Amino acid sequence: MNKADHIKRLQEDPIYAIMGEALSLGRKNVEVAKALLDSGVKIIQYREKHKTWREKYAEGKAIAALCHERNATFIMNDSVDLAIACGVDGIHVGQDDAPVEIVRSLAGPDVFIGLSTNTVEELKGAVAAGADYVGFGPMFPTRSKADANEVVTADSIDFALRLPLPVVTIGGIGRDNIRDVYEQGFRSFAMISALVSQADIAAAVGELRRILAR
Ligand code: 3NM
Repeated sequence: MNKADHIKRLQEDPIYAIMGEALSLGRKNVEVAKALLDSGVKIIQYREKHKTWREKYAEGKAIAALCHERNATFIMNDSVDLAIACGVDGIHVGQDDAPVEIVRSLAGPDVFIGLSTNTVEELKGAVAAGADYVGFGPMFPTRSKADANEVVTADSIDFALRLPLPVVTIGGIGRDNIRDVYEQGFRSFAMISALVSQADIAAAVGELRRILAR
């Protein structure tokens, strides 16, 4: 798949899984990645804040290979060097990470880039910087991110719904509220705890897909 196909997938497949071992009920990241792929998840982001570069490289490389065997999209959070070394399809950066233009110059034209946003200003900045998609949130309070922003405002939601880029909502989304975010008009949902913190990942994915298809 090329970059355009991956970006198209972000608009067509609502489930974007983010991995984090601390939230994975004692399971290793590689095991969780397999469970996600076995459950039909096609978009996986690797996000680890507290492992060494070498640990992240070993896991990232293994998960990239698994994703590519299954024709899934693999995204690395934050670290451009790790992302390039692991052979990712996409890189996701935050407002305090390397700017999109720099990530692009380092990673080359074939890797898509996502930027985390919370406010109207950040949404405008993402378009101006040439991001390929935005992460937008938190939609709800979340315990999965230590330094999470305030939940998004009604103004930023209105602006996000009119953005000329794919918008991946994030933050506190799960079976009890994913339908509400869908009804607001969003079509893509990034989740950590609603996926990797579930004992039965396949059941969780199935239920989320059913709720969205209602
Ligand atoms: N980024 P959960 S919220 C990684 O608002 C992350 O940018 C956020 O985890 C943002 O699905 C978040 O368990 C945590 O709430 C998402």
